[in-house]
Amino acid sequence: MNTSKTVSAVFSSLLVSSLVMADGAHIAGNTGPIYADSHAPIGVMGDHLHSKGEWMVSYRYMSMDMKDNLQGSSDIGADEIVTTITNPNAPPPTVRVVPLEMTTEMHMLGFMYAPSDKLTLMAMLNYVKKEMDHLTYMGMMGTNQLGKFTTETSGIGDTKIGALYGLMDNGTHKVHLNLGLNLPTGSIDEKDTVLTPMNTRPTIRVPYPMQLGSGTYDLEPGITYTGNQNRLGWGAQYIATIRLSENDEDYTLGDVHKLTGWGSYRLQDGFSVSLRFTYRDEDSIDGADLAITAPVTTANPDNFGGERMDLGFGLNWVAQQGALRGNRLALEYETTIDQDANGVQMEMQDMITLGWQLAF
Ligand SMILES: [Cu+2]
Repeated sequence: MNTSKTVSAVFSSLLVSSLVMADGAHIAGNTGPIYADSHAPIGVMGDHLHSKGEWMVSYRYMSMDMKDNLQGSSDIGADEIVTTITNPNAPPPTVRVVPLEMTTEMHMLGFMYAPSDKLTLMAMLNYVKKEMDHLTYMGMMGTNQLGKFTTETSGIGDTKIGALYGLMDNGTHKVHLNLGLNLPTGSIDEKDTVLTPMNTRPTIRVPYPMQLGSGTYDLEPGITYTGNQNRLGWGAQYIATIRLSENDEDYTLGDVHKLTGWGSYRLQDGFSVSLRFTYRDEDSIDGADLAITAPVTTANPDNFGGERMDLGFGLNWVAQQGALRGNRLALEYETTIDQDANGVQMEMQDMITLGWQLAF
């Protein structure tokens, strides 16, 4: 799978960077350590405040892989899906197209600025690329396969702005409020060419998971706690996504509640490792886009949301010396350990996040 290639490429580039920096350490002076674990694992957003007047720019690359299908928390095969799962847009009476694999890639450009020690403002711009492989079965029933096809969408995703407000900081324990707003800059009327059970290849609006944004203004309130003692770091964050309206295509993605907790261990000033657990609950889609009617599981608004638990392994690295001092690189690999899907959905496999951050 391409995720493992990505992982090895990322590890080798991290290794090369570390060697370059280790060499630089001999020639450059040191003006005090910058601790790697003063930032959460890179998959966590809005985990830290900045000091008054400080800026930060960041870039994250994220790749997510979904594969095979679940009905609730049990595996369900393609043949079983096309013979037993009802098509809400009948005829045909059952779905005839099955998603096999989906990859989502995101490029995220982030900015943070602190007008005061208690308040940090954030903005994040996203570019999204999605790809989904499908298997089409022939005609109105039975298990004769017609062929496979892939749909692709890409473009600007939703934009996020927000504020972090510090509630307490005693050196060891810190708590802040997160208040985010999702702006619907991502398209929700993307089209691509599909293979129908009647062996035609029309260009139609692709189902919900292939669209690039929510189409709605969403409130993203939350609270973050972080702590550290010697070489140990830890933290927890709760963030909700509350959809504020219905989008232009007459549906609303489900509200999301996400709780994550992590622990980290600092091996050197500039290098820490982390372990993270995430629980996520999402509602199904409310309403429906009347242009999304293909006989495929992803076109049914009931086949969205559910509960999921992910486990993440992370590395945080921050350059201590030379011209690169203060540059942070981080990597996090997350794998899904449990998923209970609403209806029939693709199974979440894993996610990798690679990030660079620089404060000044
Ligand atoms: Cu920051």
